[in-house]
Amino acid sequence: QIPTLSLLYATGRLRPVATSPLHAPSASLNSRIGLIRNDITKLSLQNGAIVNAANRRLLGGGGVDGAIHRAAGSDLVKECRTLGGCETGQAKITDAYRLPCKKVIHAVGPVYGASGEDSEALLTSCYRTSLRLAVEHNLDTVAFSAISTGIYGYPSQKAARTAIKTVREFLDTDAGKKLSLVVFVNFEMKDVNAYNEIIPEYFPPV
Ligand code: AR6
Repeated sequence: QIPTLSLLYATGRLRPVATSPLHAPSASLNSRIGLIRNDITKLSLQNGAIVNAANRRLLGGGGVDGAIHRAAGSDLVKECRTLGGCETGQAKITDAYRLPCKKVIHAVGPVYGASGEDSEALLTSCYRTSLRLAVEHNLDTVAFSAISTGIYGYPSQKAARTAIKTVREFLDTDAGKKLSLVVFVNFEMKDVNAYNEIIPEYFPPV
């Protein structure tokens, strides 16, 4: 388990990598993001959603999608069957059933480098759509899996930058002010390393 970002800042273990931050340091913003290494299905979020890295059919699969469907139970796929799939770059929301969170947001990330697609724009859209959905459903917490960085082959560094930048921009908007916490949930060390390196550029220590 990785300490929360604010703890890393407080202990001086996390330092900004950019000498001139892209964004002004903000204690209130930094307290609203976190980074943990955990199985996303274990996160207990009373009024929050976990974000699944799904595919366009929305009927389950491998990776984090498989883990979420197993932990939620078969009622989740029953609800998913009513949704009619989901376009790449978009997201849909369901109940969480046996999971210890309130909702599941199923985001469909791009297959990295798929011909004719702008992977970065589609990944940005996944994060933005998921954040909007959470606010529309009056949720206060969103926990993201590292969408597209597994089976879909998106390089960790590039995906982490897109995720962090999009979250920072959203937290700065009026809608974003309604979220009290956005957590990046990593499973593998390659993603943890990428997030630890890039987060201070967008959320510089105060
Ligand atoms: N908790 C948190 N993160 C996890 C977990 C977990 N239990 N399991 C894996 N990860 P992937 P994609 C991380 O492959 O690349 C599925 O078959 C993993 O380390 O799950 O978007 C879908 O149905 C990686 O960083 O999703 C689609 O067909 C991240 O989750 C396709 O895979 C995403 O890896 C989607 O591929």
